[in-house]
Amino acid sequence: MAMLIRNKRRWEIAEREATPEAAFLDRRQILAAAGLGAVGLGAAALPLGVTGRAAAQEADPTADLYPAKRNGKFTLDRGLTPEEINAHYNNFYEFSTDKELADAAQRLRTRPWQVKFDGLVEAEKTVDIDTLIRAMPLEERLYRHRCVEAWSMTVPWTGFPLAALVAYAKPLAAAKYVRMETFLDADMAPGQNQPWYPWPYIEGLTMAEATNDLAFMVTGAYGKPVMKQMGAPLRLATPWKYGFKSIKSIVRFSFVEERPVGLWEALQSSEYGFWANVNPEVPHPRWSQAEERVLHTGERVPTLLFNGYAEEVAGLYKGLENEPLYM
Ligand SMILES: Nc1nc2c(c(=O)[nH]1)N[C@H]1C(S)=C(S)[C@@H](COP(=O)(O)O)O[C@H]1N2
Ligand SMILES: [Mo]
Repeated sequence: MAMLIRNKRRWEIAEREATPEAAFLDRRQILAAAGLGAVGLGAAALPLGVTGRAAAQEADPTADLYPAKRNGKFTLDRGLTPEEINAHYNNFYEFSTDKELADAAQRLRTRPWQVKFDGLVEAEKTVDIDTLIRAMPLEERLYRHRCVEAWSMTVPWTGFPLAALVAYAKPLAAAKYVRMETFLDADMAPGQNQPWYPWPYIEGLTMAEATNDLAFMVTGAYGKPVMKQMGAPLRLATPWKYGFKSIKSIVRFSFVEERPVGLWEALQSSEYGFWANVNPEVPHPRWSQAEERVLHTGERVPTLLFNGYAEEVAGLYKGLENEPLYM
């Protein structure tokens, strides 16, 4: 117990010191976007407090697949973030803008769950998540995770390479990007009643990024199916990029010719770009990226280029030096 309390204090401090991703949204902008004047901001306009009765955890039909064998290729230079900390320090704006959103996220219903593949593919298809997971080669990987808010953690993810999913989708040669989309259901996710965010959450990668071995589709964490607050039943992990690229609770993969515009880029393109590769030397317009706070130790450590994954991914950006690769 004593340890838990200490940990709790540490991450509370971390939250206070970090600048939230949405901090550029001021009250006036929010009121304008919501079509409200200076008066009339009633409870209905701010549905964030709604947590509802925590839904019972659905039985997960893939639970027998965990824990999966660890892939020893992916090692860490620091300890793992304890599950209790990761489970209570999340960004998932569909449920809350608070980091402590675990209760609110229990409203997410993860079964039945269908995943659609469309756009430039041999044939569009929709597949049930359990069929999909069983068709993929599950493994465990230890990854770093670095949020643009300058905190970081390490996570034992379970999942499969995004490259395997791309192969499964059979994109046409004309596809240049994969565009990923989160569910849209404001009854389930009260945050989606906030009209100043362009829901649903969207993210995208180039085909070269998506088929790089490091791009990982997450179905589990800590040796079991991934928790709702972490983006069940299917989320992305691109550990060389800022965390906002790692889209949660995906329902759709579209193979497209045009570069997708993510939710954060649509909201504030001067602060959140398409590439979003971690680089300590390129500050965010409102704060430095030189260091990060490691959540479970409270320590500040220097941030590394590509979040320490330069060897794996630097080659992806040859010839793209004129692009804003680091925002
Ligand atoms: N659908 C969706 N995906 C999302 C987000 C979100 O709000 N909605 N937040 C992003 C951000 S900013 C981060 S840092 C990571 C957080 O992942 P974690 O809660 O597992 O640490 O999820 C990313 N994926
Ligand atoms: Mo983030």
